[in-house]
Amino acid sequence: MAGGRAGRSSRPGVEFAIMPRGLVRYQQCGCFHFLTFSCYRRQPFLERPEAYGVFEAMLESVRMRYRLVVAGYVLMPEHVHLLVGEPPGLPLSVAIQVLKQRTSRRLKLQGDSPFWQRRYYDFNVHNPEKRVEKLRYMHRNPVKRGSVAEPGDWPWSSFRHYATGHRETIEIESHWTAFQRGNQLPYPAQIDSR
Ligand code: NI
Repeated sequence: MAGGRAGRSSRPGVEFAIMPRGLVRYQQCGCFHFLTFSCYRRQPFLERPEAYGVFEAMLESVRMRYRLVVAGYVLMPEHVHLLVGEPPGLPLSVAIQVLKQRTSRRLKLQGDSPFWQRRYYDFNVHNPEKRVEKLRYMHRNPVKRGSVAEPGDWPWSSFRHYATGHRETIEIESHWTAFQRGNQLPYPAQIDSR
C-alpha cells in the first residue's frame, strides 16, 4: 500500500495497519504469533526480580537484532507469553531459539536442570480482534493468578506501555509507537487497559 497507509475503519484495532513502509507486510496478513513457553517442568525459575529483568533485556536485544515486532508480552514465574510478528528474512523459531538460549545461559544456575521446556506453543493471530484478545489475556494473567489486583501492578508485562505510552525496556509496537512515528493514533488507548 502506497506510503504504508491503510484505509480507516470504524472497528477498533483495524487501523493498527497504519504502519511505516518497513512493516507493510503486516498490513497484508496481520500475522502475529502468540507464543507460550514454560520453564523446565513448569518450575518458577523466573521468580526473582533479576531474572525478569534479564529476560526483558534479552528480549529487547533479540528484538533489535532480528527486527522483531513485539506487540505485547507477560512474564510469569514459570512461563512467558509473547505476541510477536515474523522477523524479516528468517523463521520466527530461530529468533525464539536464540532468545531461549541466551536467557538460559544467563539465568541457569550451575549444574541445574535445563532452564526452559524444549517446546513452545505457537498460535497464529490473523486479525486485530484476536490480537486485542491476546493482549488482554496476557495483561490479565497476573490478576487471574491472584498475584496482583490490577494488571498495572505487575511490572513484567507490556500493560504499562499500553496504559501510558511510556517506553520501557522493550520497544512495543502499539498505537502509541505508531503515533510517535507521526502516524495517526490507530485506536483508543483504553482498548487494552480494560
Ligand atoms: Ni499464562
